Amino acid sequence: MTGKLTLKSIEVRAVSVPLRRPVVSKVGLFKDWPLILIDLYTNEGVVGRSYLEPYLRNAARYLVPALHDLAAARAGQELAPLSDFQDNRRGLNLVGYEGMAMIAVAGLDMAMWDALAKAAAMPLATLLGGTLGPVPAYNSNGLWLIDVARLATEARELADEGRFKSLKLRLGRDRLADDLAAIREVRQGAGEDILLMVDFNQGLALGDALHRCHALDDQGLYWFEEPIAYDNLAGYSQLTRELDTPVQLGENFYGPRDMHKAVSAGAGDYVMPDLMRIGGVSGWLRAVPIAAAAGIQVSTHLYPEFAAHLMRVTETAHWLEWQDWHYPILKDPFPIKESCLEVPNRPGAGIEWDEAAVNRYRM
Ligand code: SMN
Ligand code: MG
Repeated sequence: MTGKLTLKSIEVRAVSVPLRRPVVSKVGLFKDWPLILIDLYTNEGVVGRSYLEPYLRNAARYLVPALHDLAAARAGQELAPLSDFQDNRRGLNLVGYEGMAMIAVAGLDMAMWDALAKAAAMPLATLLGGTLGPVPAYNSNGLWLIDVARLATEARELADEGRFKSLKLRLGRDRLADDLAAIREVRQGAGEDILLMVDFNQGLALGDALHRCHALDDQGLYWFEEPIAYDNLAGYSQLTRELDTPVQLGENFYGPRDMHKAVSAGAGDYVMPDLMRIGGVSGWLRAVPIAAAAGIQVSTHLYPEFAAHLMRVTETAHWLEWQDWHYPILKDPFPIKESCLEVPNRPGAGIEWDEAAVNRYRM
C-alpha cells in the first residue's frame, strides 16, 4: 500500500481475565487482570490493535473516555504517532502529563504503530529497521508473596514453562529470614544456576531498604527491583551507590523525561520502562536512547509483544519480562522457546483477539 493512513474511529473494550496465579504483591492483590483492548480503524481499511494493562478495574472508567476523546480529536488525520506524541506532550501539560493521560496516549500510540506496520506489510521490528529473532526473556508469571513452602514447586513449574534460565521472585516479607528462605526455596526448585531477579514493588522505606538490601547483597541475586517508592530518586541513587547487586527501576517512568531524570540522578544500574507509562512505542523510541547513551541496559515491563519488537531495535537490550496473563484473549500468542520469546513473522505487532474469549471476559 502507498499513501497515508487516516484515522477513522476506535473501538475500546474492557475485559478482565482470571489469573492462574493471583498477584500477591506490595502493590496489591489481584485475582483477575483487567485489560483494555483497542481497535483502531483507518479509512483505508487497515486495523491497528493494542491493549493496556491498567491493574485496576475502575481505571477503565477513566481510560475508555480518554481514549475516545484523543481519537475523536484526530479523526480524519494522518496516522503520525511520533508527531502526535510531541503534540500530546504540549496538549496534556494543562491537565498533567503523567498517570492516566499518558496511559491513554500510549494505548493509542501502540495501535497506530501496529496499523502503520500492517499497512507496510512488515512486522513492527522490521518497520523500525531491525530484524526478527529470539528475545531473551525471564518468567515473571509467579513467585509472589505467597507461602514460602510453595515456592520450590512453583519455581520448578515456572522454569519448565519455557526452559527458562531466569525467574523473578517478589521479596520484602516482614522478616529477613523469610526473604532468605524464599530465595533458598526457589533455587532448590529451579536449580542453583537459575538467574534470580527480585522485586520489592516499592514495599520498603529507605532505611528498611538499606537494611534489607545490604543483608541480601551477598545472595548472588541478579537485580534488586524497586526497593523503595518509585519517585524517590535520591534514595535510589544512594542504594545504587552502596549496593553491589545492581538496582533496577523504571516501570513507573512516565515519559522520556522521567528516564532522563533517573539517568541523570544515577538512580539505577538498570532500567525497565513499561510501555503504557513510558508513552507507547513513541515514548520508548524517545526514552530508551537516553539510557543506552549512558551505557545502561534496558529491560521491559509487561506488554511482551510490543516489547519484543522494540527489544530487537534497542541498543542496550537486556531482558524481556514475560508474563502470559493476557494470553487467554489472544488468538495466536507468541511462543516461548529456550528462555526466549520468539517474534513471529506477521505484519504489525502480531496481536489479534480471540473474539469468543473477549466476549466471555467482557466487563
Ligand atoms: C508487577 C507487575 C504487575 C503486577 C504487579 C507487580 C511487577 C513486575 O512490578 O515488575 O512484574
Ligand atoms: Mg516490578
